[in-house]
Amino acid sequence: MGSETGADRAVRVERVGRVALLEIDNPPVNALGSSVRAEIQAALRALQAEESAGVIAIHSAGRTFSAGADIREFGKPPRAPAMPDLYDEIEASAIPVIAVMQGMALGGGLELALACHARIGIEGLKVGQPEVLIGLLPGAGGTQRLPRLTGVPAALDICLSGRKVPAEEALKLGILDRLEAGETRAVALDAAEAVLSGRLATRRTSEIDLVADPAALEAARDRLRRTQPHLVSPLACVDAIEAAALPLAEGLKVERQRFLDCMDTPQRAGLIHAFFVERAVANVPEKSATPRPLSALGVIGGGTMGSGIATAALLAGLSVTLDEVSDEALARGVSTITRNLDGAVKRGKLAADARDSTLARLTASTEMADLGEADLIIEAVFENMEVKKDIFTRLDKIAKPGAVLASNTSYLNINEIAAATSRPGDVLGLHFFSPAHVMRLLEIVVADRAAPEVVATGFALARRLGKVGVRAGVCDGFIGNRILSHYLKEATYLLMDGASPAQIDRALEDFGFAMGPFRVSDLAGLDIGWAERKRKAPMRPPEERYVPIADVLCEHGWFGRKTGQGYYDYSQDPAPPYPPAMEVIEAERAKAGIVPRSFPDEEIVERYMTAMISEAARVVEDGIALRPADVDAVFLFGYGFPRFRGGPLHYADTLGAAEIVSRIERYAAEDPHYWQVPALLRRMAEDGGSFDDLNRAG
Ligand code: T1G
Repeated sequence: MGSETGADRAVRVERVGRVALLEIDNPPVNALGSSVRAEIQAALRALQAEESAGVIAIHSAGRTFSAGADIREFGKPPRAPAMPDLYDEIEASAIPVIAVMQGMALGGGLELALACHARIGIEGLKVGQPEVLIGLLPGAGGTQRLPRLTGVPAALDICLSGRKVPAEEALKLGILDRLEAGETRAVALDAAEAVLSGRLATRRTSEIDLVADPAALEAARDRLRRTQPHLVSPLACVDAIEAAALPLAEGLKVERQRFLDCMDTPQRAGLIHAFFVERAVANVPEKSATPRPLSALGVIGGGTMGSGIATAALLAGLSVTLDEVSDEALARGVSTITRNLDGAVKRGKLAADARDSTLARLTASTEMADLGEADLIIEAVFENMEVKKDIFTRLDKIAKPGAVLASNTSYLNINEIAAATSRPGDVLGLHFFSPAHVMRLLEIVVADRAAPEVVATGFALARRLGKVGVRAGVCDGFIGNRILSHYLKEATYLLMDGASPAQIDRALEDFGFAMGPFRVSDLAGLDIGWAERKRKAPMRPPEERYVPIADVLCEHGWFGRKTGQGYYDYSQDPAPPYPPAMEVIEAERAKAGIVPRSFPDEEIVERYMTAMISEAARVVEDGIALRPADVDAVFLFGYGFPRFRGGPLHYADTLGAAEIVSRIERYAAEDPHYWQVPALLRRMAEDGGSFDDLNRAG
C-alpha cells in the first residue's frame, strides 16, 4: 500500500507504485468550493514537483463524484484558485491525469473531468452541465472542451437542457473513454495501470479540433428565443459554445466573460434561491419524528384528484386501493388512472414494460372496509364538509390503528375534520395540485392536534412521490389558495376599471408566468371560482369591492375551456378573446358607472404582484407558512410562478419592503379595505429587513 497524506483533509493522495490516487472527500456531494480547489491544486503541484508519479487518477468518496462548484459561494468574492485556472493547470499537466467518476458528475465536476486526459465512468454514472438551470452556463471550460469531444449539437443539447446524461450515452458521445463496473478506488487503480501500460490512451481535450456547426448554433438561438424568451444564460451559453471554434485560450476568455455576466443577473439569484428553497422547506419542527410505514395507500374518490393521487402513488411504487361508491364511478376512476399511466409512458416517465405491473398494484373496490390495511388513506371527494366528516367518522372505525387519515381538501378546516374521529392525532391535510401525478407541490396541512410522526409521514410521502412538501397551518385556502384568492380580486378590479382579460394575461405572461390569471381560470373552470365566491358570500365584509363579471359569465354557462367559451373562445386555436364576454365586462362597467381607463402593462404587473406579496406577507405573519421560502416554494411548484424570479417573496426582496409599502399606501387611496399594509411589511420597511433575513432566521 502506498503512503497516504492529509487523511483529515478534503483531498487525499495515495501512492501505489507509480500511480498517484487523488481522492476528493467533501460530503455530501463533493462540491468544489475554494478550499477543496486549493487542496487539489496543492496536491497536483506536489506530484508534478516529485516527478515520480507516472499517472494521476482523480476519484472521489461518497455516492457523487462531484456536484460541481459550491453554489453557496456565489455572490461572495471569488477565491483562488479559480476553477478555470485550476482546470487549465490539470490539462497542462506533464503527468497524465485521468478522472474516475461514480454517481453524478455535474457542472464544475464534469468540467474537472473534461480537463483530464481520459475519463472513466462507473456503471450508473450520470453526467451533466446543469448550470443554465441556475441562471449560469458552464464557467470552467465546459463550453470549450465538451463540444471538442461530442461535437457542437450534442454539447448544445447537454448545456442548454441541463439534463443528466446516462453513462452509456456519455460513452457513445465521447465524453467517457471507458465504462467500468466496480468500486471507485479499484477502478481508478486499474485505469491508472492501463495508462502506464499503454492500454488506455490519454490526450488533452484542447488538442482535439472542433468541428464548427454554425447552423446548429443558429437553430439553438431561434429555439431559445421562442421557448425561453426571458432567460439570459442559455443564449450566453450558445455564444460561449460558438467561441469553441477559436483557440482554447481565446474561447475560454469568451466563456469567462459570459459566465461573469450571468453571475450578476437577478435571474441567477432567483434560480439559485429556487434551488435551495426546494430543500429548505423540509426543515420543519417535526422533521426528527419517525414517519409511520408507507407502502399501502388508500384513496377515497376516483375523480380527477383521487385518480391523479392514485397515479402518483402507483408511479412511486406504492400499492393503492381505490375506493368509490359505485361500480360505474370506480370504472371511471380506473380508466382515468390507466390513461394517466399511458400518458406517463408517452412522456418517458414510466417504462412501457413496467406499465402493466404498475397498474397491477391498483386494487379497485366499492367497499370502504377494504381500506382496513392501508398505512395512509387519502380522502379526495368533493368539497363538502358534511360529506367529509361522514367519511372520516366511518374511516375511524375501518382504518387500522396507526393509519394516517388525510384529506385532500383545498380549503376546508382540517381541525373540524379531525374532530369527527376518535383519533385526531392521526389526521392530516394533504393538498395535492391538479394534475396530482404531475404537479410537484404538496401542501401538508397540520391540524392543531396532529401527532409529529403523522406530519413526518406526510413529508415522507412527499419525498416518496417526488413532490415538494410544504408545511401549512389551518386557514381558508392554507398558503397558496389563500394568497391566490386575494390577488385574483385585484385582477378583477383591473378588469372592471378598464384592462381586458387578454391584456392582463399578456402582461403577466411577459413577466414570466406560464399563463395569465384569466387563461388559468378558463382552464380550471370558471364554475370553481363561482362556487368559492358563493361559499364565501356570507363572510364577505360589506366594505369589500365585489366584481360580478365572472358570475355573469357563469350564469350564461360560459365556464371556460370545459364548455368551449369563457374569457376566451376555445372553438378556435389559439383561443381568441370571446366577444360576448367582453360585452359582459363592458355592461358591468357601465352598470357600476365606471369610465374605463387604460392601464400600462407595468402597472398591471405592479398591482398584481403587490397584491400577491401583501397577502403572502400576512400568511407568513400569521404563521400559516413557516418562512417566506415556504411561500416561494408553493408558488414555484404549484402556481407556475416564473422560476427565474425565485418566488413572490424573493421577488419582493428585489423591490424592497419600502417600495411595496409605498405602493400599497398609494393604492389605498382608491380602496382602503383591499389595500392594507401588513404589519410585517411595515416593520421591514422601517428597519430595512428582508424576507431573506427571515429565511435565515427561520
Ligand atoms: N453546491 C453546494 N451545495 C450543494 C450542491 C452544490 N453544487 N449540490 C447539492 N448541494 C447540497 C444541497 O443543497 C443539499 O444540502 C445537499 O447538498 C444534498 O443535495 C463553474 C459554476 C447533486 C443531483 O447545479 O443537482 O459548477 O439541504 O438534497 O437529491 O461551471 O444536489 O442537505 O443542506 O440535492 O442526492 C452546478 C446541484 C453548480 C448541481 C444530488 N451543479 N445539485 O441530489 O441531494 S454550478 C449543480 C444537484 C457550477 C461551474 C459552475 C443535486 C445532486 P442540504 P440534494 P440529491
